[in-house]
Amino acid sequence: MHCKILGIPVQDGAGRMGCEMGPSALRTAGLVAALGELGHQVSDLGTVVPKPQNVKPHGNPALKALPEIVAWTDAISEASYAAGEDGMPIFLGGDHSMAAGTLAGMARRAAEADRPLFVLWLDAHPDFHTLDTTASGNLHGVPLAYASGQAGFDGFFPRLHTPIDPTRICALGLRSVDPAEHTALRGAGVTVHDMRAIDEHGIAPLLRAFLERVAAEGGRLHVSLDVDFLDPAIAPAVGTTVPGGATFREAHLAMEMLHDSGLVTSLDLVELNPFLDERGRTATLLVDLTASLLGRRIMDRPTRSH
Ligand code: DIR
Ligand code: MN
Ligand code: MN
Ligand code: MN
Repeated sequence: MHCKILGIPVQDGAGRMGCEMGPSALRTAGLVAALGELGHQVSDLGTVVPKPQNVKPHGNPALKALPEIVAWTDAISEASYAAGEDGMPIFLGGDHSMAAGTLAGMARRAAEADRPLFVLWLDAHPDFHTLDTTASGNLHGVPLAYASGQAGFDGFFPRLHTPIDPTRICALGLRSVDPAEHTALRGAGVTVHDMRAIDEHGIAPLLRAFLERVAAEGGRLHVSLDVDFLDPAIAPAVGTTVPGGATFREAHLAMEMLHDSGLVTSLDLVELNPFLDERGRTATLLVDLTASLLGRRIMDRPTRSH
């Protein structure tokens, strides 16, 4: 595999500063070496720089940093589309607003290859607000709604080449969903497995069913991994911790299953705030999870059921 690392140090979409240090912390934690040890070729494509835009005022007074995030989204869309020409792009965030751009770029690539794009959204939150419904105004709460073509972004965010079909999105690990997001997720037909579903069924059958759908439809799969998908006890370096998240083994099992599926074509690592970390442990965990997704395993072959 040819892994292509792209730094996206956006932090204006989160409620607190620090995510701009995320790409540096992931590089410092040894991401490139970890992927190299697995036999992958690794290219570091450097860092995305936003291009300032003129953005008209929006009616929602809560919105924060709209012109900045629009500028980032445009630059990230172009850079991720370019990175997606071949190999496997790994996007190092940066707050989750960056997924507005990475999803847009990956969806455009998939459409050109005549393949459907599926999205696995690993997060405590669905990030399914529109510019009109967000109450916090933090734009890391909107990227999934934007990229799946929900109304209310026209005239503000860049026009999408190809909106993602919301029925091809699976959100796993949710445990903080605002009422407007709940209604919109149901209306759009997004598959949601909240933490209760993981508790009741286990993460493996839920993920396996989704992966079987992606394979059956010949899809590409983009994985967006928000640090707060993980339990705060193992991943403290995020501004929006929510108790009751995925455990160490649940997260690694998901990554191992994703690897064995052979379906993943791109990855976001988002919301790492190194200012809140404890001696780099969250950055190190993200590197280890990425290694599991790219083939690191406990024993020398996939676990068999018999
Ligand atoms: C909340 C929290 N739904 C909001 N969102 C996110 O501010 O809109 N936290 N994405 O990480
Ligand atoms: Mn453009
Ligand atoms: Mn998120
Ligand atoms: Mn989140």
